[in-house]
Amino acid sequence: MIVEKELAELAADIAREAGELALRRRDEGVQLAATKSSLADIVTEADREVEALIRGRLQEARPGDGFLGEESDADPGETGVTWVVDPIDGTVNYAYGIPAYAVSIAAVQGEAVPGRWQALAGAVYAPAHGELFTASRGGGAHRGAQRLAVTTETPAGALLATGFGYDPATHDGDLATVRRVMAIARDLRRAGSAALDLAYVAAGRLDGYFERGLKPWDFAAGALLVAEAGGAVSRLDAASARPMLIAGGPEVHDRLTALLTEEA
Ligand code: LIP
Repeated sequence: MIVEKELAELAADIAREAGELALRRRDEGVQLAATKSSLADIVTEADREVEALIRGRLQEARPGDGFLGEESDADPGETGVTWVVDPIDGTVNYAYGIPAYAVSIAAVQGEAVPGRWQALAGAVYAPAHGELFTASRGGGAHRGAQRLAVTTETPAGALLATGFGYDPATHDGDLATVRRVMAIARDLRRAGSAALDLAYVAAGRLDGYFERGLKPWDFAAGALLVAEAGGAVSRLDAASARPMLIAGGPEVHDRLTALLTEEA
């Protein structure tokens, strides 16, 4: 656990520095760098600059570790530890000036593939809110110094969050999923950042979260936050092109899984 704690502290320090850079660039005005899988799937100059900062700091601190980031080439490394990084999760929010975005940094052991990796440590930092969420394997999840815990079921139903992909062709199916899930929901939120949605599940601000088609860097750190806060995280259709990530306290996670497994 000592190693995991040190990795979490490194992730937290770098996430803070990277988040402050993202905030400065946001205040200076955001420049669109390119579109990726669709016109809606954008990358800003700040995404690229922030990821380069994170990658450089990690290389300085732990040369030989692997790297899997949203905006640069993967490197398997040779230490068995890989850093899974989303420099600005919630990129569209960031581009529009909506403050719901976060730097997400996770350290994983083994093959850098969801479901095969062992998450060791993670940090999610929301610079516009000044909130840092951290977790280490076996060490719990925290917001600052506060220990986090997921919620238990309430008679009013579950406060759930979800998200939608950048491909318009997937929206009908995702909206059909939302219709099914509302059977157990008191309400639904769509904040635009998977890392923050997962951090909020860990913090008890949401009862559950589900989304299809996330990339490994969107959820690597947030999934560890939920697990270390006593929650459950799983992926349905893991071998498909758009696996469904489900996270929540144990009861809500299991009810979501039952509903969404029927649909699959
Ligand atoms: C985003 C996720 C969000 C999802 C968006 C997008 P990005 O990641 O955090 O949950 O709904 O479609 O994938 O692109 O901002 O890193």
